[in-house]
Amino acid sequence: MPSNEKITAIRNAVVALSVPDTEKSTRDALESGADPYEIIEDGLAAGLTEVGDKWFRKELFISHVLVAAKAVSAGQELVEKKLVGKKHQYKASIVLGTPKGDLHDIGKNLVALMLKAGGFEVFDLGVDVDPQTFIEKAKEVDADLIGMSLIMSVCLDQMEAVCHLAKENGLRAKTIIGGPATSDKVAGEIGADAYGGFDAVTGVKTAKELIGIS
Ligand code: B12
Repeated sequence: MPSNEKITAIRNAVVALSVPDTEKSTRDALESGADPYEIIEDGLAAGLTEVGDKWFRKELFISHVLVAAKAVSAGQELVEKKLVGKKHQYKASIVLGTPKGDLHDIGKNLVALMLKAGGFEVFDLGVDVDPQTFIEKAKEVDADLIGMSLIMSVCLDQMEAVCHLAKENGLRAKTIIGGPATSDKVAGEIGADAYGGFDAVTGVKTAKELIGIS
């Protein structure tokens, strides 16, 4: 099967809400040498977006979206084993999480994976993270960056609180934001140091540029 068909098979497995088929097709694609980035963006994430659109059109229930999310996580774990299997000499560190109120973690997990593959030590605080927790962790590990992933636009104030607290506390960590509720404009409005762009790969590139590493 050509590489693009293998990626399509991953996407179809997520849309079919099959965890085993998602794992199998992801494994197949990895073994055939497909680009991990394409597996993530054009396979797993694209499948989930399609499921989300069906949910939005009321063709599926929320329980279906949860199964699709589980399938994506299973595929992501396989990619992670392949990409981050080797020991890393870390180039920089980042404290990552979703701000308080936002429970969506798939985008964050994908960014975490690509950051690890790019040489970052990632301190993943998970979802629904209180602003003060971001700050305490960044202080504790003397992080280079604080990264936040946001889908729920109603939680933008929580993201803004982190950006302000980071400055108030004189942290050396710079703030980088990403996820569908964010943009360059939002970054300017809430005082974040950078917007990471539409996808995880651009996010890693921006993160490196922000702290001057390659
Ligand atoms: C999966 C999903 C769920 C799952 C989440 C499972 C999980 N473990 O995450 C479940 C079913 C639990 C869920 C619940 C809810 N959801 Co929901 N969900 C989605 C769905 C279908 C996909 C989101 C997703 O994971 N996308 C895929 C990821 C990979 O994309 P991404 O987040 O954009 O991430 C990429 C980039 O943005 C970037 N990136 C992301 N973060 C960062 C961070 C940094 C630093 C950088 C550099 C880059 C970066 O890299 C990533 C990889 O490329 C969307 C609909 C859709 N079609 O998008 C709705 C959607 C996000 N959900 C929505 C809503 C309303 C809800 C609920 C309120 C529903 C309800 N009535 O209960 C709850 C909210 C719970 C909460 N408080 O958070 C709305 C949000 C509206 C809004 N903008 O505020 C959406 C848009 C659906 C809709 N059309 O209305 N949801």
